[in-house]
Amino acid sequence: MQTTELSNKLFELPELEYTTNSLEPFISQETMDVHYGKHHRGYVEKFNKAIAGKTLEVSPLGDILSNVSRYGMAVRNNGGGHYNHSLFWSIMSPNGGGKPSGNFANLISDSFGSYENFKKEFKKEAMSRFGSGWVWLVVNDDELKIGSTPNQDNPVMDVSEFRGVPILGLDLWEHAYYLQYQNKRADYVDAFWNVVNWPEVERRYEAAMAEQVMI
Ligand code: MN3
Repeated sequence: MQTTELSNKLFELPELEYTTNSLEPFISQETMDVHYGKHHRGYVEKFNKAIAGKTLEVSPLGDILSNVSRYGMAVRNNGGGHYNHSLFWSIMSPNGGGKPSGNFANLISDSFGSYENFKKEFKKEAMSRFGSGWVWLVVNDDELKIGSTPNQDNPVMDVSEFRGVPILGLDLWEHAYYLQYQNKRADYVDAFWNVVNWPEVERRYEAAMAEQVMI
């Protein structure tokens, strides 16, 4: 395979569907500018560097991550960083908040007792993740599950103890909240619910079920 064929297949920083100030007051513009513009951009650049000239460049990101044990830590950390942040931006919206709707709302209640209890369990998982990582809502075997992963790992990765198709994720790295919330991770988790883009979470749930993705 020639490098010229691969050169335009590099991964790119996705465009945000909203401006960096539009999640305020829940997530500050300063946080978004640094997080999206510096951190995520950095993951994309380092990921592209890690896969440059390899056939990995033409593989879908999900395929790379579901076989990530075959590759080095640069692919795991930066490919994971790219996947996780791309998902994160998409499941937030300036018009977010509220509650899940329709069948999905019923599913949340059936799975966790109630929407309030779902939020409680998600927060508990977020608070018990020591250091940097992510907390997730995933589809696994047709069921909704809450869990977390360290660093930039995610439930798609074959190296992860917690597996599934992520439909909602929250970044627990201090870079995601420290500028605004300092050490108060709990306040950041509480604020997050005001910007969750439930229609997108529900779309991801439907897609995961339709594809019958086997993990
Ligand atoms: Mn981050």
